[in-house]
Amino acid sequence: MNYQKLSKEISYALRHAPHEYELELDEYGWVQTEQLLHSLHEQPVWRNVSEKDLQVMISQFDKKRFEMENGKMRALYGHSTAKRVLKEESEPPEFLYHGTPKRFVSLILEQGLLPKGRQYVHLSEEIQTAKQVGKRRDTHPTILKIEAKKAWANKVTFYHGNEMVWLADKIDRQYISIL
Ligand code: HQG
Repeated sequence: MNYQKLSKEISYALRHAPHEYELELDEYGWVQTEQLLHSLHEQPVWRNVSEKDLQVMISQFDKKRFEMENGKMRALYGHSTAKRVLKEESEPPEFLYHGTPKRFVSLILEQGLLPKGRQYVHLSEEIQTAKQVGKRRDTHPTILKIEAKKAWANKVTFYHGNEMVWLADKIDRQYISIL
């Protein structure tokens, strides 16, 4: 089983295109695991995927992208569906980080961090993670440091993604500096 390929397919289904898979996310992004499996089984490549495979896939990667609970499964972050997936509000640590290609930096320092194609801005708890995020689009990304606690004290809402990923609606430029 190619778990990386499976993870990409399920990321696409649960973050971006549930309707293509005849799935409907509930307000917190959950779908019935059975329904997800049923939909995957329609594709020859995933004909034999089992619930156990989904569990193995989730635990295989350092990044916790999904969770499974009570017969349901959801993506923890990354959504771009029209209907906003609700996330749990949470008090952030003092600082969070965001890795971005150099070419976006001047605009970000002007406009702040915006969700762009996703429902939330994605922030990293560790510099190393932010670097990895930025490296998807630039071999030498810029790491931005966010004064998260200060923003939170000023009523900016933060949400918990997973142990490493935080979400926010928008981060104004006053809280952003280049690391
Ligand atoms: C940029 C992956 C111009 C922002 C990753 C980013 C992450 C602006 C891009 C997760 C801007 C959006 C999310 C502004 C933000 N002007 N550019 N005002 N504000 N941007 O992919 O954070 O591996 O939607 O800097 O690792 O890169 O798939 O967000 O470069 O955890 O699990 O707009 O997705 O996770 O890009 O990545 P994205 P992201 P997975």
